[in-house]
Amino acid sequence: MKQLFVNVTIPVYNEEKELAASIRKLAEFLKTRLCYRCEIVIANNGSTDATQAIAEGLSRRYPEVRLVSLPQSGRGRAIKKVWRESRADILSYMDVDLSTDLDAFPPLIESLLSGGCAVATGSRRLSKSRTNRGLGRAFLSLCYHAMVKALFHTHISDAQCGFKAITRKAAGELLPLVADDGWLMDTELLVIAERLGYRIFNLPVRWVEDRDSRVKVGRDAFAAVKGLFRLRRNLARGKYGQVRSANSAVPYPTSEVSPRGVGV
Ligand SMILES: Nc1nc2c(ncn2[C@@H]2O[C@H](COP(=O)(O)OP(=O)(O)O)[C@@H](O)[C@H]2O)c(=O)[nH]1
Ligand SMILES: [Mg+2]
Repeated sequence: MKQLFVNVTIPVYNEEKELAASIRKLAEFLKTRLCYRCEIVIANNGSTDATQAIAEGLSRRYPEVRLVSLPQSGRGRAIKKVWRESRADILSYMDVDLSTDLDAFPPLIESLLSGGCAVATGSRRLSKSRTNRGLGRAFLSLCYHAMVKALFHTHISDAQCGFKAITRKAAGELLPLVADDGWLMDTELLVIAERLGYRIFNLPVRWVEDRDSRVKVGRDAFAAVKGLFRLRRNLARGKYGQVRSANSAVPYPTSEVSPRGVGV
């Protein structure tokens, strides 16, 4: 029988300090805790520090690690490119700082295999989630999610957690619909998936904030608000249509599996 193949994409931008230690830790974790074949793909675009050279070294050292470099910037662009080109059955990504406790990774993948979900996301906002974060980011996150809820009436509990997985089939259907190439890609993917009836798994995670952040609050918040309104306009115009695949369409409304109390 063919062994399941799991992709873990790590988007990076100027991450020379954390990259090597994180990849070492992740590679060790996947080897000892997951019984599937795994690839780790470092997705670097536009880093101006030693990230590229470190990533090249890591890809030579670990057979399961490869590097994808893009000339244009954008976290969403990098993740989408790797997911589109990967041959894995399950595609996932996580932030290089490993803010989300890796113990959540096996259940994230399992939810797509035995749970019948098409998309899975870590959540810092469920009753079983445990987070350690500064007041400023916690407040911004609260405002962001209030806005997402108000605009889309969604059941997604935490659209922006950097810890997600998707089946290859769902990625093939959804990625062409996701326009954003930056930070909003996560929210856009989940909102469109939910609207089209895909089953989404919200997994409570333990999350420790890494203060070393690439987010520029003013610039990125403005782009996010603009993007959210674009997404709402597109939804109102029926731009995304109906999912044609019988497997992934409506049988399980997202609300049945989220937002509270589901998971491990
Ligand atoms: N490829 C790529 N990765 C990025 C870009 N911007 C941020 N990242 C990565 O996205 C992940 C999350 O960034 P981080 O600064 O930790 O965000 P925060 O946790 O929300 O403060 C990290 O792995 C970053 O290196 C980008 O433009 N391109
Ligand atoms: Mg971070």
